[in-house]
Formats: sequence, C-alpha cells, structure tokens
Amino acid sequence: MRTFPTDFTWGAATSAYQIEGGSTADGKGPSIWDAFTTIPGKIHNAHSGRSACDHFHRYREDIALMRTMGLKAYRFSISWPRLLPRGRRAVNRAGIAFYDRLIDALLAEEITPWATLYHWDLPLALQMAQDGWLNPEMPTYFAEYADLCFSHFGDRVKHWITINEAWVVAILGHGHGIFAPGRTSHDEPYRVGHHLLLAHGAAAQLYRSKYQPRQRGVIGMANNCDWREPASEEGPDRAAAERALAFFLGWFGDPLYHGRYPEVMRSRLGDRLPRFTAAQAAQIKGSTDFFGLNHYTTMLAAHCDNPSSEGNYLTNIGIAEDQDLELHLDPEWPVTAIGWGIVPWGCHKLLHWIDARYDHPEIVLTENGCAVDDDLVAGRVDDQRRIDYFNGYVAACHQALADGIALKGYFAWSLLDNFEWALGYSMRFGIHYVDYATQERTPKASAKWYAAVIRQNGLP
Ligand code: PNW
Repeated sequence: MRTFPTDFTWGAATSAYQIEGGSTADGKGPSIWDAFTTIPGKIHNAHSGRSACDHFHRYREDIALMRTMGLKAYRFSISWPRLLPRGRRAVNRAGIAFYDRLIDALLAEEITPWATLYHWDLPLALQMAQDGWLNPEMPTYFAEYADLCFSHFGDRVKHWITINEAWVVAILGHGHGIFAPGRTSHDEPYRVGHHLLLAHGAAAQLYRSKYQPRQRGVIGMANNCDWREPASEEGPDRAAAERALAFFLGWFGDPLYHGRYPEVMRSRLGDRLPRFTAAQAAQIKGSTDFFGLNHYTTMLAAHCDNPSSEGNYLTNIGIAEDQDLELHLDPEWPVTAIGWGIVPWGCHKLLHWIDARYDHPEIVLTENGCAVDDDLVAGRVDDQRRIDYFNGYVAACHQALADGIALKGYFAWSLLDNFEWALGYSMRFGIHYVDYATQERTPKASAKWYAAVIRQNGLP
C-alpha cells in the first residue's frame, strides 16, 4: 500500500464553459467562447458549450456523484459573464445566487470548494470594446471582478485560483488562434501573458490585504506544463529541453517566485517581452500560497535552427521560432485518444524541476487526466486505459512525496465528460460518462477506482 499524507486533498476539476450550459440562463451575458464557437470551422462539428452538461440545472445531481465517490474537494470555475454580463459594473444577482447554491450544496456534503476565477470565458463586451487581454487596463477589471467574488463567496470558499493556464490563453488564444479570441500573432502572446500575470497580482494583492486576514483562505494560479525530455544526451538538445521549460512554465513561474521573467526569454525576445516596473514585480513575486500545476504529458525536445510553430498545436510548442525548438513523441510511449504520450516519469521529473527552481513550494496538481474513446456498453464504461493512466501518474506523485516534495493535492480532470474546446465533445476526459442526448451520467470504472484510492488514501 502506497499511502498519502492524511491531509492530502483528493479532488476532481471542471470549468464553467465546459460543463454549465445555461449560456443565456438567468441573465448570463455572452463570453468570448459563446462567440468563438459560432465561427465556422473553429470547433469540431460546430459544437458549442450552449448546453454542455447542463450542470447549471443539474449541479445537485453532480454533487451527488461526488459524494458517492467520497471526493474531498471540487475545483470549478466561476463564469465572469454570469456575474457581470457586460464584464464590469452591473451585477447579475441570479448569477451570484447560482454559485451560492453550488457552494452551499458542496459544503453540505463536506466537499471543499476550490474556485477558479478565470477559466477562459471572458465577457464578450470586454473583448469587443476593450481588446480583452491585450488591454493594459484588464488587470484592473479583473481585480474588480475578483473583489465581487471574494466579497460574496469568500466566507465559504477558502481556496482560490485566479487564472487557469495563462500559457493557453496567450499561446492558443493569441498565438495560434485555435482558442478564443482566435488571434494569430507572434508578439501578442507575450503581452497577453504579461497582463494575465498583472491581473493575477492585482487580485492576489486585493485578497491578501482586504480579505485574507478575515477569511483565512489561500490563493494561487494554475499554470500548465508538460515535461520536456532532451531528445538526446547532446548538449544542444539538453539546452533545448531546458529552454522549452523556461518558455512554458518559467514564463509564469519565475515572475511569481523570482519577480522576473526567465533570462533566456528576456535575451531571446528583447523588446517583444514587456517589462515589469519594480512595483509590479514586487506585487507579483510571492503572490501565491501554493504552486498550482496542470500536467498531462511529455514530449522529447530537440534543438532546431529553423523550427515552425505552424501545424499541430497539440504538441504545446508555443512560438517555436523563439525557442529554436522541435518536439516529438517517443514511438515507444503509449498515447491517449488525443495523441498525448502517457509518461508518468515526466510528471515526477517536472515536480522535481518545480521543487528545485522555486525553492520547495507547496504544489497542488490542479489537473491531470486523459482522453479515452469510451464506450457505454450495457450501462457500463470499462475505461481501463484511464485507470492505467491515473495509476501511473498518482504513483509518480507518491514517489515525489517520498522524495520530500511538498505535494498537497491532486485533482483529476475531469469529473464529467465535457466540452473539450476546439475538439468539442469528441474527446472524453471524464470519470463520469455523459450521454449528451439525455444528459444521463454514468460512473466509469475509473470513478470507482478513484473512489477506492480516496477511501484508502493511497494506491494498493
Ligand atoms: C486544459 N492544448 O487545457 C484545461 O485547463 C482544460 O480546460 C482542458 O479540458 C484540459 O486541459 C484537457 O485538455 C488545455 O491543446 C487544452 O495544448 C488544450 C491544450 C492544453 C491545455
């Protein structure tokens, strides 16, 4: 039996646009994803989150699924345009009431709510009239919205995540244009990333000064990173792998923990990388109470003198031209339905990389999971491949704990099959199967496996 610490947090995660549906219900305003999903060709089969898993109406049923599993914590996101339909000022009381009901129902089942403030569903008005995350005023608007959330929910929500995956918002939303708002540029991602960091910093400072002394919660950011393994033992490939990690996680982790961007980004990007004023750097440095990490996969990294970031965005390469980098899979690795390698040792190495670079922070794995081509057969989903994936990654977490890394929690992505962004409903990440025609939920074998892990607080 590989046992976890008694206070270890076992959770599952979702996000508002991916599960709620109710996209115009009770006064909700449109988000950039409501708009983006209407553009022909952007989303697999023209799917959208209009109804999604109808969690907006079925949250009680979904909390019952969590209770059945013995889940300790549930990570969800708050829809900014559900609270502020035009992004600022006029508050939609019915939106507040929805999250009040959700939070109260979770607490009634002794499930700890972990709330993410921004999981990509920016109010459309802020995009159309203000250029969204390109606007240097966005950190101010975000802090206003955060203030609203802390003031209404902070008496009950003690775990806050400001921004989910700044890298994805910057690179996939403003670099490759495959996610909302669909912009393509080699320069905008760095400005967007800068504003996201400033937005996090403004919200975190507000929380710490105005709310934390009374509410006594914690605040962090959830950044995503895959592991980059050198494609060979040669110096250039080792340097390429390290550079890839700096451009992926160091981009956000270094400002949060060191108060500056990685040196390799500053030297390679020059004036394309914005600068922090001394006051801004001081506000961001040390602004998180834990290191939130979303981790899914690993790629081999090789030096390449003329790379291209065109093509398969699923490799998470970023702006390859800035990194002299090429990525590929080891053909030996098994892959998930999305084509991501299943490489648990990459997770273990990344946890060590974070532990060393940021001086032993408390880490929470805020997302980990995989897509499987699940079949519902006679009321059952036998997703052994997902169990194998989780088993490998949870074992890697246990190994990291045994090495002395301060890992505090693990959140499976996802509680439910849901709207997988550009891939629509074609990819299933859930531990519960969702029949989108009937909205019926079925616990997969992986939900039962995970329930046993939680019950035993470890791996058999
Ligand atoms: C994360 N990529 O996003 C998100 O936080 C979730 O909303 C999402 O459902 C989950 O991972 C599974 O994909 C990503 O294509 C989505 O590079 C796509 C990419 C990376 C992260």
